[in-house]
Amino acid sequence: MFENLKEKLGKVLKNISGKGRLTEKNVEEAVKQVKLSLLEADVNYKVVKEFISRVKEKALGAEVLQSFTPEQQFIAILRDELVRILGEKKEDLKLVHRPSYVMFVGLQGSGKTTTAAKLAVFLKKSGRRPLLVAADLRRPAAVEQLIHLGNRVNVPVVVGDRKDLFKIVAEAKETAESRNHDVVILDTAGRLHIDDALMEELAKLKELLEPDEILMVVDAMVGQDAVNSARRFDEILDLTGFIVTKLDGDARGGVILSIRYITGKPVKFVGVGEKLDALEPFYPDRIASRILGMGDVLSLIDKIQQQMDAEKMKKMEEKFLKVKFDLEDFLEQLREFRKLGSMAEILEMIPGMPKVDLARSEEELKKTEAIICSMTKEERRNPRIIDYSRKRRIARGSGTTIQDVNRVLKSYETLKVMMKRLKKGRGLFKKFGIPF
Ligand SMILES: Nc1nc2c(ncn2[C@@H]2O[C@H](COP(=O)(O)OP(=O)(O)OP(=O)(O)O)[C@@H](O)[C@H]2O)c(=O)[nH]1
Ligand SMILES: [Mg+2]
Repeated sequence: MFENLKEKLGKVLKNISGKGRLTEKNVEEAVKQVKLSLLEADVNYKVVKEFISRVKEKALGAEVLQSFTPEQQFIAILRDELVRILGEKKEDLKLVHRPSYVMFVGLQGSGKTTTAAKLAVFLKKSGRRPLLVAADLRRPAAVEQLIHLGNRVNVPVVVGDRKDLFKIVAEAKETAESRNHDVVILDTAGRLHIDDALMEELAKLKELLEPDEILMVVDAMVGQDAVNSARRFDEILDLTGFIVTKLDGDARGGVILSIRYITGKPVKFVGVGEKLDALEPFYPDRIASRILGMGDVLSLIDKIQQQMDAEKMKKMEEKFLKVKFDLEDFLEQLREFRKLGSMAEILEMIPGMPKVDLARSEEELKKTEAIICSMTKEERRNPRIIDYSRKRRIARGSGTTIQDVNRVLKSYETLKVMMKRLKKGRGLFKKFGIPF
């Protein structure tokens, strides 16, 4: 999914890395490349225009943060803007009534029937009792298709007399109520092009059912045209959202970047395969990171946010920002880190951070503690005075080796450097949502 776009953006980013900082010239060049990549991925030109102008403005206005490469800063900006366009957060189905009606609409072959069955599977997993309704009377085979899928996923299918929509709807309501189904999913007919007859039929169904959700199923492979038909469907039916299918193929994926911006309606699910469990809720932030290939940074944010409460963070921040950072502080930090879980791992995920060999296990921490405790107060305050003979004394006193003492001193130096970098990088951390 998005492989092309990802690859192209990767190249753009490579081009600005290695440059000292974001300047008007390299931003201009990078933005031009991003624009081309998006257009090639079939993103609607209006969306591209707005996206690009915001990225440019932000990139040029960005503070110079020496501890981060221009590439990292640019990624942060791209990500923010991608998320903004894709929708800030995941949008769930709003199934408020009981039974709740969900109507599937869309062009021919977009994946309505398959996705109706997929959604039934998804809802069953979350403890619902779905019912499928074959309201596609255009294609006789469509009814058979839904019956077949219903059998496979063990969800009953209402077919009525296969002729009269009113009768089918009446039977669906009756069945849902008598058999205690709480979600009723209607599969409707598709057309190659939008025509008045289809729209009238769908509008009538809407009136009869008062559905909680009217979901338009959009084929990601269709490209630009999908945006136009989405707009038409939305004008007439006031959609509640979209399901974009076939993202597993070599679709360029542009539709998913355009649709929300153009209609203002959210993408709620994506179809990622022919199998009936290949339906995923749509997470804008995850898609944005997938496109930019920066999963690590995101899981870092999640991890930090999960593990630290605000108060703890504030204390840490005060420590981090202290000008003086001696071995006593170091020991204290190590103890804190252990409490926080694998802080070293967390720090390693920060872009540009050097690898750190912090005390990873309890045993190592004990050793480190022993070493630091064998130092004199003066040595702890001013580690620079620790020469070879002092090291030998410390090793003997703590029952360790000179190598161990060296390792501790090296970790201390590394952490000290990191603290300085963190201090400088605070602005960007805020951008990433990391409360440093
Ligand atoms: N690879 C892939 N194929 C899909 C996906 N969703 C649907 N399909 C395939 O797309 C084809 C059309 O799907 P249908 O569910 O019949 O589409 P429809 O919108 O009901 O079509 P009509 O009823 O003719 O309007 C089928 O071969 C599906 O297996 C998906 O997410 N990924
Ligand atoms: Mg169908």
